[in-house]
Amino acid sequence: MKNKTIIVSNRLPLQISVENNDVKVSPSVGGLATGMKSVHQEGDSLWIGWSGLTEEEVNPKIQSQIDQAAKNEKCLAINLTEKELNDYYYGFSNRTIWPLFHYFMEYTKFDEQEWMGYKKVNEKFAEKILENLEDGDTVWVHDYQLLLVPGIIKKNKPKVTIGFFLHIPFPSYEVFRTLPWRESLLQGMLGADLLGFHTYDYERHFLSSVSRILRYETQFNEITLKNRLVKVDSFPMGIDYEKFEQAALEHYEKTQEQKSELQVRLDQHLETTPGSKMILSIDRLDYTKGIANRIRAFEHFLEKYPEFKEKVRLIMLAVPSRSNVPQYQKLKREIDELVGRINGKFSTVSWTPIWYFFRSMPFDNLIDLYTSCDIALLTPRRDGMNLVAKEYVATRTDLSGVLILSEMAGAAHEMNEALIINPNNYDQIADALKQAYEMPLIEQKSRNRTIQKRLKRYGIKKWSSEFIKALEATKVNHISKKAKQLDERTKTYITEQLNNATNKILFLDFDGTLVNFQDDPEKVAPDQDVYEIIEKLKNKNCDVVIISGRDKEFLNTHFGDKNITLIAEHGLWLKKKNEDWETTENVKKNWMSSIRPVIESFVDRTPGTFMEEKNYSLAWHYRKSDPELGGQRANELSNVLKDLSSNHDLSVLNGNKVIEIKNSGVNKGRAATKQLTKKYDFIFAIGDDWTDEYMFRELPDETFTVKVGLQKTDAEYYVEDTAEVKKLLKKFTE
Ligand code: GDG
Repeated sequence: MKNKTIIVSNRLPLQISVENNDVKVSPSVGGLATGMKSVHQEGDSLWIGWSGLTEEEVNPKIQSQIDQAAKNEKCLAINLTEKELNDYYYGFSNRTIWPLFHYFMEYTKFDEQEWMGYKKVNEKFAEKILENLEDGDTVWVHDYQLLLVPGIIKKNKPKVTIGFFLHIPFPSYEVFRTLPWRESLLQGMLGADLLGFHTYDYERHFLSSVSRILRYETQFNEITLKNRLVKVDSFPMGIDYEKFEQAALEHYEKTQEQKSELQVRLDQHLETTPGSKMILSIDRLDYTKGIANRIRAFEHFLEKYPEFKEKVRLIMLAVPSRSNVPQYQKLKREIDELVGRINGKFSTVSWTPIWYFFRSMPFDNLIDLYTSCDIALLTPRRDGMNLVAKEYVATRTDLSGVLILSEMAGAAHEMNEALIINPNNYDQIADALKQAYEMPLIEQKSRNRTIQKRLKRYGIKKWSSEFIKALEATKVNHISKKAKQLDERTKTYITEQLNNATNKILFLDFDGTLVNFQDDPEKVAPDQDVYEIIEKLKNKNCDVVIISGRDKEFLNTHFGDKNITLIAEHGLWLKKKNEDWETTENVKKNWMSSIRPVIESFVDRTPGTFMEEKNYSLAWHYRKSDPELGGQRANELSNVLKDLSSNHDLSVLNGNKVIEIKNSGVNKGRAATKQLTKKYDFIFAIGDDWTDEYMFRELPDETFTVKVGLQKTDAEYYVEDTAEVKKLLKKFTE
């Protein structure tokens, strides 16, 4: 049986309505539906989403018609009760997440009951997915209404590959942190193997929230969870370019009789006021779209440049949306009043400055508007992407037209050639309108040519196929990891080898292996378990070596009386059983005086970090610093130190939240190998960080090497955490 893709979104890509107890179904034409067409219709797939109807509206006869119609389109409909819809959709999705993620904190409502409703409906979606999921299937979940779905699926089916795409912005940490349910939402999203955002900024904001709130390790665009990796990337959504281009070309071919009523009216307007230009504005009626500031900026333009009166007209299409949410009703009243006031203020007998439509229009009319307007004015206060901007440019087949676009739209990142404005700066918008009106055709063409090329190249199909490709790659990533997870069978096998051997030696790293990290490294100490394990290993005739980056004083305090071998500072110091400490290498330390001030300057500039001065190395610890700043500075310091170290035969080690600089030639690999003074027939090495890789690489091939954690490694096996390490070592002692 072939594996399938399950697409999940709040709404199905179908318009389902009931008239006289009969169900009418037509495919919807939205961007997402078009975008997913290649994945959905051409591939083996199933689309799960809300039908658009409430359970109260549906009787058994209607239900079976809906199910059948959905099935024909490879869809599966979920019905929601009125209460569910109110709490989940109009409530938590659109009164909490939507405003908060668009930085409208004053509109954001925190309501426990709505949160419960959101959770419940996310579970309902997940149940439907799980019922239809088979091994090997891939799940692609869309948008802010379903943030918890990936987590629920992953919990029930850990092996399934899950992608998630967020169509709206992800806000900065300072905004996101205000949410009472922030941990749950992040955990829900992290159920996915790949998380996609429109822009790098949203991706960055998300990573920052994950590392600050959940304190997970994030590296570039990868998040390390306990037992797996999550990839995060940006995939700027494109449009079905050919569809818009083709529609525009056909539009120009139309005879007078074939033209729509709207087009005839638009033509008449242009004929009666020669030299005038039309300015287009299209959005869902949503406070994020900045429609009110657009109108006010237009008013300011007419006041600042009165010579344009009767020369321009703002054609404004506002599509009704979420009218059950009070803020949208308020916005509707505000826009009505604004349009009325400005038309009242400026209209002449032959001219009304704003033509306002509050409804949705058929696709052909949309094309009429796109092709007839010389300027598009899109001023969202925040917008995940804004596809209208892209569609406008795609329909300008003769390359004329000027796009004025808010810098707060994701699309602005890819449309530099547009006139980019700050939607709150009316003066700048007025100037942009003047510039657009007066822009020479040759300049318009040159700008649009560049944008069109980009839009063509990265269209909607490319967007979905790139996402799917990256999602598939996450499967390979996991499989191609060199280290194998240590399973019970292998654990038993290694234990048997240990039991059968005569000469056995175990190299045990300390921090992150025998004990967990803590903010303050001085507070870390081995617990009773660790001591018991060591005693029992000794009783089984094992040579136990604690091999650590810590200084000899620290190891002495905790293990000095244990009659085992201790290796401190990555191999610089050695304490054999019952003997005193000795240095193993003849190393110089004259380099320290020049490197110390460099590290000190990083300590000064990075709160929460400190320098540890060891006998033959200097370490900069940043575990307690702000994770983002710490990571950034660590990169910087590591580069600076690498530059400086080349003259001194020093090496720079990037450890777990620590950067250490020390003499080359001193490393755990060399130190461990030196301990193999007799013919050992069982060698075991375990450790969690970069410095342990030297052991994994340099110890003899027959060594059992084990990495703690999921980072890339040369070890043969890995275990997840220190608890697993203890379990393994205890097994050795049985
Ligand atoms: C969300 C994010 C992100 C509009 N009016 C009519 C109509 N439309 C079509 C447009 C366009 C789509 O609706 C609107 O897409 P946008 O991207 O502009 O905005 P949102 O609806 O807010 O979408 C947004 C998007 O998701 C995708 O990820 O870009 O940032 O907020 O395709 O053409 N279509 C028809 N009649 C209309 O009256 N036929």
